[in-house]
Amino acid sequence: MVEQIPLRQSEAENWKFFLELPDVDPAKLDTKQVLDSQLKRPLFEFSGACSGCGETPYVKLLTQICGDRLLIANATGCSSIYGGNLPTTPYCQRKDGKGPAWSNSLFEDNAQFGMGMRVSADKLQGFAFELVEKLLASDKTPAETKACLEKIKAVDQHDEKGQGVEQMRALVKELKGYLKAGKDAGCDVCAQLLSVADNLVRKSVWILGGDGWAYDIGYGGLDHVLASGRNVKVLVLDTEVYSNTGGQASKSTPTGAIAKFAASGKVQAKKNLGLMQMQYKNVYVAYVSMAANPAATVKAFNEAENYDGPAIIIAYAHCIEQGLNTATGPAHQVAAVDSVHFPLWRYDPRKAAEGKNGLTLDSKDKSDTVSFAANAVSKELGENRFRQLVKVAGPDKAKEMLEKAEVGFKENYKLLTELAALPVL
Ligand SMILES: Cc1ncc(C[n+]2csc(CCOP(=O)(O)OP(=O)(O)O)c2C)c(N)n1
Ligand code: SF4
Repeated sequence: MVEQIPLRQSEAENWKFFLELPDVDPAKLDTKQVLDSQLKRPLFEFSGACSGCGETPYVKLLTQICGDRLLIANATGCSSIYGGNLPTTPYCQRKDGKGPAWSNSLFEDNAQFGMGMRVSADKLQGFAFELVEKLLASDKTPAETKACLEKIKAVDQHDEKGQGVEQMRALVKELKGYLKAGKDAGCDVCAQLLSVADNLVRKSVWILGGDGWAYDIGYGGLDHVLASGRNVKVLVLDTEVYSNTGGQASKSTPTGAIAKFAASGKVQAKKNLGLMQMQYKNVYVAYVSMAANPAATVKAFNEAENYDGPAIIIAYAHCIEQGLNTATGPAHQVAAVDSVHFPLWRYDPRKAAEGKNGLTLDSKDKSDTVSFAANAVSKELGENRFRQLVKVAGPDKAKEMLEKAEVGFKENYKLLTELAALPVL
């Protein structure tokens, strides 16, 4: 043991030094690459989640990819508690004071709440573009302002490299200078546009929540909002159980897992939320696991973000409520993916629109060597949610239920393989 005060003083110096490290220029980073994405300043830090929580890395990544343009509608659940443990918040600002906007509505209406954010952002952007047209049509608008406005109109903010948004930011900055001068010279439209010019930079609306929200209680709204075709993104933090309220079964809970309301082990299979949304054909869908395939995870977040339409990412998140030590969480994620309990795939409607197959598998079937049923109760990778089944139902019944779950997972992977092999999907 050492004296605390001297230790704190030296650590405070280290901390100060750390905070003074300059940010890497975002224009030099390609956030589609895992390493580059991690060099971007996260706008989510110091959350009150359990240490080693499997949900928070996805939220952090989201802020690195979308930055300050992010509007979050958060369903009630762990992510709303560690995301909004007011009066503090883990969401933070860039050096220029800009950061994500976050709010939490009800458990049962969060998708609709996010849709409202989208409608408002679109209305503001639409109004700003109306004013752009007005200024372009006026003889009094100076030529240099008009040139800037024309460039603004030409920017593609959904370009594959994600540079369009950065171009728009620079142009809006330039435009504001002209608008200030116009306002001072008595131009009312300039003054109006100045007040809404930041809305020309596209906003990204992400609707966040757990599986209890997405698969069960908020499902009607989630389905309705995704089916609307509007540009909203959904991130499901899939712990396969209602984590924040102490572990009730959801429709994501797999067969054989013990949870509240499934005290003898869940009988039904895990709901296939992704395939249900994929059938709309215009919804981008991805199943990701940060530990099992970080490259595909970063790719999916970028693809969803750049897609000018609805998207849903279902992210496997290990959790203490599964009955595991979170220090080994990444190994549990890898096992879930390899055993095809949670296969990774992406469906991109842009490919389908080109007459190709939009479905890509990002994980292999390794279930011959990595058995879900065996792992579930093993010493190394067992989880209490499955181990308890042996005690409650007895070894024979437990084996039967876990093997039934495994057969279901393999059938799902086979179906995905067959779908991915079709010429068009
Ligand atoms: C209509 C309604 N029912 C129940 C609750 C209580 N409740 C709050 S969070 C939560 C569980 C959330 O589980 P999930 O969506 O899986 O998120 P997680 O905590 O796992 O991240 C429940 C049941 C509520 N807030 N509103
Ligand atoms: S209960 Fe689970 S999801 Fe919630 S903060 Fe803890 S580890 Fe994360």
